[in-house]
Amino acid sequence: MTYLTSNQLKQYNEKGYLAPINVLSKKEALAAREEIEKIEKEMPNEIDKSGRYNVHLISPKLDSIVHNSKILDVVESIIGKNILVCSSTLFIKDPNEYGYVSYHQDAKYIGLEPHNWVTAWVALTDSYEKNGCMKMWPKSHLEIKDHNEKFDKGNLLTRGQTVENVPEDEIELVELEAGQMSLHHPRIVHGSGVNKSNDRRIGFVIQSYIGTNVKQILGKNSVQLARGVDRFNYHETISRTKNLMDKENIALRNRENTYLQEIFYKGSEQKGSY
Ligand SMILES: O=C(O)CCC(=O)C(=O)O
Repeated sequence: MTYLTSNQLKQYNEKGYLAPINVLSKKEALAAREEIEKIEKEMPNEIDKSGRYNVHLISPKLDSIVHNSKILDVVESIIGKNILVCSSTLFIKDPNEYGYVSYHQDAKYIGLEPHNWVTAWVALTDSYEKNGCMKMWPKSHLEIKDHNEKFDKGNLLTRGQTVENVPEDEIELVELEAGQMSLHHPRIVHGSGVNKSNDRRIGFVIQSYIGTNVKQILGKNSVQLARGVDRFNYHETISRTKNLMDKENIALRNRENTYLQEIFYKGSEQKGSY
């Protein structure tokens, strides 16, 4: 068991994020990337742009990351020992593709209440300034801020949700090597720039690990029990995948993705990539 130290926890609570944390070997990160690329090749329409949710439901390698005990130990330090997995998103930026993520707070539109949850961003490739790594506004997690919907083709967010006037001089880059992860608070303001490198930037984002006391107030989400017991039973439980691109799991994933789209687009006419 490798829980967070009190210093790491202090940093998470004060700044609203923590990084880097070593969780996978480079070989494991590469194997996950290769499995994603196999799925992309065999099911090209399923996991492009708008379809990059919940790939862990059809990929045993991503499933094993979601249920990785190193990640869960760290998550337990933040949200307690009863942990559910809500959903996941692959944030892939292809080289020289115009794709960025505007500054936003996840808690503003994800519908998970109370905020006893944390997002794990696992780097499956190196992630650094030139290829559009995550950028955090430390201490911005103390309050929910106003967002404008600035829909833009290059914005990877569904509705172009944007917090304006972010002080760039306070922004911290989250540079990670493949196999490392960052953790971020539901309310931290974060975003990322364009990939100007010659390789893909792949972040596998468990979005999110939630305490069993957390409800989905904008729609529904099914969950997997990752650790502990669920005495609240607020959500339908779904099983883990054993086989790559299993037919039943493809259908399950499609259903879950429909639920997510309903949550993300609630109250909006706009439809973006993610
Ligand atoms: O991967 C990115 O660049 C952005 C990811 C993000 O917004 C998130 O994980 O909440």
